[in-house]
Amino acid sequence: MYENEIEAACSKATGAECFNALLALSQRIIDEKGRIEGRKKLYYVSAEFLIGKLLSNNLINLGIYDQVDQALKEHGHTMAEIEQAENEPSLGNGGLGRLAACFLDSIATLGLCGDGIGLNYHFGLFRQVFENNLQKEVKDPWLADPSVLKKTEKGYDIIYGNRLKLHSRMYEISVTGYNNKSNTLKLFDVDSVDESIVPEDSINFNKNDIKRNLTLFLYPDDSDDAGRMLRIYQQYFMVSNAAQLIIDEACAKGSDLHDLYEYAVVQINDTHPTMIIPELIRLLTQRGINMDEAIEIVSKMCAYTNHTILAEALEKWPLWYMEKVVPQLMPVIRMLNKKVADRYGKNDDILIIDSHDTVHMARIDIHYCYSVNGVAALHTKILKESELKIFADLYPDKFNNKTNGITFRRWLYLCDPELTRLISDTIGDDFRKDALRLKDLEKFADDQAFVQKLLDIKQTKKQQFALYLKARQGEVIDTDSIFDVQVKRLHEYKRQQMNALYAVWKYKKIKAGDIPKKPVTMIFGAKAAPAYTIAKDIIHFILCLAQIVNNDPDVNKYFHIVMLQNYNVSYAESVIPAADISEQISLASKEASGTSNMKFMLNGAVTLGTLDGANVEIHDFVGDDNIYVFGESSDQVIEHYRKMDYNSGKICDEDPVIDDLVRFIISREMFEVGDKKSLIRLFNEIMTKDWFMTLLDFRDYVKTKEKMLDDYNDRASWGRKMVMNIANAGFFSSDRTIKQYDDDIWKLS
Ligand code: 26Q
Repeated sequence: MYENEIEAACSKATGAECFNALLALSQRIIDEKGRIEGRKKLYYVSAEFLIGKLLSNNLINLGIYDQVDQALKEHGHTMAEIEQAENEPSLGNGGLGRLAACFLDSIATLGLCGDGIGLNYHFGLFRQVFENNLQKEVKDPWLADPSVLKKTEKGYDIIYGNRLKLHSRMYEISVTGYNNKSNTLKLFDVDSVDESIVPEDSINFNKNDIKRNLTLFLYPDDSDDAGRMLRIYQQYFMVSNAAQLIIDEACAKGSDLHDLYEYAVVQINDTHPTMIIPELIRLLTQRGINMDEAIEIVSKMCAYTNHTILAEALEKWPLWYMEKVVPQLMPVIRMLNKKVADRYGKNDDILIIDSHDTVHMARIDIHYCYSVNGVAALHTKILKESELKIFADLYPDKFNNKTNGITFRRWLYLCDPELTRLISDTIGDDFRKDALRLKDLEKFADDQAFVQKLLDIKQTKKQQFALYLKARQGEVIDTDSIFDVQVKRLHEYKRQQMNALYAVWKYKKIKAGDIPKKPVTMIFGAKAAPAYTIAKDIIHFILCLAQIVNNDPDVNKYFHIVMLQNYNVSYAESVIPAADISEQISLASKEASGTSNMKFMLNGAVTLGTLDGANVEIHDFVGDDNIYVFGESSDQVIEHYRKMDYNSGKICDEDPVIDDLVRFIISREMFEVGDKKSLIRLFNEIMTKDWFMTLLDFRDYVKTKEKMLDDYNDRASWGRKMVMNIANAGFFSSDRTIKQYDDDIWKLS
């Protein structure tokens, strides 16, 4: 099928021309296959959709990737060259946004009728550049022509306080399922947004000029009132568009609105879209439904996913912000609060609007959604037993777990076609329909020929990554070294600083003459939120350390540190298949799930991790021999917080080795390459506060990592571990996750 068109598209002179032609062709094929229809539709509302580049993924899902790859080669092009012509949409930040993208892929693949609803941020999150070993944020103008976005004529009036009225415009991105029809990602925007108000090489702009700034950035700086209010403007814009669209589409299908919940289910991705609850209620009352019934209807159609247990990430807004930005929602929110108060009394731990006039967004979700889910077994258990216990006791039936997953189309077939082919050649193609069939690979764990092929593929992926790294940031690495990788958002709880302190330890060891059997390349990738000072200090620490280590002739033959600049989906697709060690070292109880842990495992990396988030389930699947677990348990950590008995200074007093490593942060060597103020700030933080207990597990971490590096040298045994990881990754397919969402929550099929 489509041979002539593919041939024509691939025979263009330049890569960019081929890209344009292939994009147009793939969009035509998607349109010809048609949309997934259904009486009831899922609306996955999310502030982030970290979708990654689309062309290759679409070619895979349309089943024409190999054909296109071949035709390109015949015309002297490569897929990599074509991909270069596509900008990566910068519509997300990390796990939550990437999860939404994996979910859209699985929803369409399973043939479920479900659209994504979000915003079209012109400059996305930001593009990270390193200057003087510091993170600098610049705008990321990813929107290009031709674009994957289709402009539509659809839009809605969005009304705010102070007589501000905007008219939205909807853009669409097709989401094609694997061998299936498509759904749509609908991204809203306003024509009046003015990109020119952001200077070159910056992310600054006038935060009060809502008409011009509304959809410029994801998570604009919220360190002042105007920034925080801008977030509410954005969120309301997203949900009011979603709510109007939902009502429109349901009415078109014959709903009389009293039965709206039979036409629509809304999955609220963290608290960012929470205002959709009062907005839907408001719109229903406007259309003649009384408030009590409207509340009931909306409660039957909204479900909430919680992605974090960090109290500081749970959104709370001062009441006056909301009065100012979205006054029309306030009567509804007050009514929702009154019903809670009438039912449970005026308890500040339960109320939506507490006695300090703070509005707790998650509580709107918990009281008025019919489902509240966590994203991994341990996370849901902690929600139910501690963080949200009070609510789980009120609504035991609402709480449920949906362990996260990843789409194997992008995170195996696309990023590692060599491994995919080996799997197909070994156990057949059944795993493409039923990921659990990967289990059949276990039979080959001790098959020398198979294991050797697997090791060879890993080596190929390391070489490919090295080339990609060289092209992207000019850095050269030793492909005969062990690749030890930690790539994720920068956050203290994820403990990149612990990994960096290990690097100091290793550096000092090598300096002292303790040469590793096999060279090690430590690879970091992380963006820090622009206003998160300590996170930026940690990046600075890593970059300074990299400069010292990589320039030290005594050391750099054995040890190298790389910090990926502007880590994004494309970097992930390149580095994950190349990884030997997957660092999943969050302080136990703090990482809700993690999803890169699943991607690494699927690509044959071995996890070095704490028993946190989905690592617990990975451990259950692969068994003790195929994962390296260290550190205190989540129960122990929770106990430290309760007793407030963790004291990092004391650990340093009692352990001269750790003390020496922490002091390296403020050593002469570091001051020579770094910013004194930032380094001292980080040192003081770790010495005197260390809220996320960096030093707690340090000894065990070093010991376990050293054992792992040693074990790597027994290639047969390491290869066995790789097989066991791949073979047991099936559970972590997002197709499984989505089937569970549908069976238990959405009930679309
Ligand atoms: C909140 C308030 C103000 C400004 C920003 C925010 C904010 C922004 C982004 C809060 C949270 C996020 C993103 C959270 C996130 O990505 N969570 C991750 O979700 C993944 C998918 O479920 C999990 O695997 C990760 O464990 C979790 O950290």
